[in-house]
Amino acid sequence: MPLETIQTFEVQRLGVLDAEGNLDTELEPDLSADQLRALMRAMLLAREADERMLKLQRQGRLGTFPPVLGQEAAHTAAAFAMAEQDWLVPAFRDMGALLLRGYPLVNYLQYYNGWEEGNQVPEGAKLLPTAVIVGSSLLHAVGLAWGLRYQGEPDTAVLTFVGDGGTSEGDFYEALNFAGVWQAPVVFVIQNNQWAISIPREAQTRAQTLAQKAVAAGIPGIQVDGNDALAVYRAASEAFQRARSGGGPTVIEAVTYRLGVHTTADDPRKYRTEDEEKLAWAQEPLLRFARYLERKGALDAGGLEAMRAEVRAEIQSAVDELEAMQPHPPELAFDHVFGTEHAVIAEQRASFLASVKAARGED
Ligand SMILES: Cc1ncc(C[n+]2csc(CCOP(=O)(O)OP(=O)(O)O)c2C)c(N)n1
Ligand SMILES: [Mg+2]
Repeated sequence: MPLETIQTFEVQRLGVLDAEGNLDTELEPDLSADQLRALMRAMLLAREADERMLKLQRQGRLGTFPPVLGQEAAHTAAAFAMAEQDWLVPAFRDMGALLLRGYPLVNYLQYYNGWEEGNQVPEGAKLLPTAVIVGSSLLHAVGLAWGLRYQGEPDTAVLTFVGDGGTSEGDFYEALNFAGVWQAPVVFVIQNNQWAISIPREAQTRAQTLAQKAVAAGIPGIQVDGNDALAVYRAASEAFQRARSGGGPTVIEAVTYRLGVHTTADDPRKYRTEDEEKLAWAQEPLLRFARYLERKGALDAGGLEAMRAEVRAEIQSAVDELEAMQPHPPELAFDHVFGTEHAVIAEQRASFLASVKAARGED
């Protein structure tokens, strides 16, 4: 018997505004000038905060952190498509989305200073704490999304992020499979920044796109230009609409580039060329969006500089707030493992305190 083709698939790529500033007016999202400026401000806040954090880290005033430089559109524009009732389940390279959804910058600074208090989510903010364990956010997001539906909240959806490297984790496949089976209202955004520390995208998988990984789970997947805020916003809006109307989950592969270091403990010159970085800078998302806003008459160069000054003042006040705070005693980490005192944890706390004393020569 001849072989029959029983299934074929295709992967579409969405772009609205390219690096040269060409706009596909048919696909341009319907956003007001105020909304466009708000999106620009949210991305600029992430860009400027990131830059300031890098300086603070180099001055020994902040701990190790993963910069978002170059990826501001890939996550911030996706979060911009959320409705008030939606939940965000972050990973670790989505600062723009976190700040947009009500996570205070000072908490972000505290967290990356190793202060556990920073992980506290403000009352009423619909977001989960940062998940550094690669891929774990996806499972939490699916559980949350399915739980919300189970509790009868049909209009609520969940946004979550993962990197290109994270798509090789078992958690990724389990999350997509479960979301597909249960038609959980989740929007999965893969921030494909081309690198998982020093492992390039090509060495991560033989699959030609990461969006096609959705196919096996029976859910829609699309690739977007992740440096094009309009394309990310458009794809995310459609995915949220689908999720809300009972159409289940969507995978969005946002193709972007990590322009900076993996974390402040990394040196990319060891594994990639300056030429590659230079090419990637020509694609970066903020300049492109600023040009679009200028052409549209929504924000001129003066307006952008005023916005930058405002954002910098906001960052300065968060830094001042951080530096006026006293760090918590390190043994606090043992206090919230369980709701009540636990013998094993008490023993660990005592042993930890003894080693701190010894290290300080207080024995
Ligand atoms: C389960 C797990 N394994 C390993 C690590 C260490 N680690 C942190 S980030 C990272 C690379 C992740 O790459 P990718 O998913 O592409 O995200 P990116 O860092 O590029 O944003 C690794 C291996 C981790 N945090 N969690
Ligand atoms: Mg990556």
